Amino acid sequence: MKIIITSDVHGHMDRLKRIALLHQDADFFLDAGDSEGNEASIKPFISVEGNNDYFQSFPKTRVIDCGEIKIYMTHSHEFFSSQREEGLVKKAIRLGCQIVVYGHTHVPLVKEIRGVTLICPGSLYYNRDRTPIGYVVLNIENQNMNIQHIPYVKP
Ligand SMILES: [Mn+2]
Repeated sequence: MKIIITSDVHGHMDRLKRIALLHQDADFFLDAGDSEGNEASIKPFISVEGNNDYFQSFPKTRVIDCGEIKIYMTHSHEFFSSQREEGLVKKAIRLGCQIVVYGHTHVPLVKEIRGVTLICPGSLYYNRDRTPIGYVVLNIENQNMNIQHIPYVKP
């Protein structure tokens, strides 16, 4: 199973489209909010509501069922930054999810805490830690995860 993960696109739909074209073999395209688009303009991605998504009706959270693994998706802006990781892990455990996909921080992060893998792809607009913008390719096979952060190279 191949899953493409983006976040905080902030209107750069052309970047989402290019990534989707590069990975047409993916099973899921997940965006963690603040695309500032709508269901139609971000296709084939599906998203959750970010704090800048004023003009659409994305759900606040989603649970994606990938067979043996479940993914909890949220923008995560309701958390104070000092409590974000712990709050997301608690929520994931409560929902029976092994992976959390989140955004809002504009800082890429992959981290495992108590059996829950947190994945933030950073932003496709700008990263606050000044690392190159990019997205994540997550491959899941027999409960083994491979997570790669791919820099987005502007055409
Ligand atoms: Mn945000």
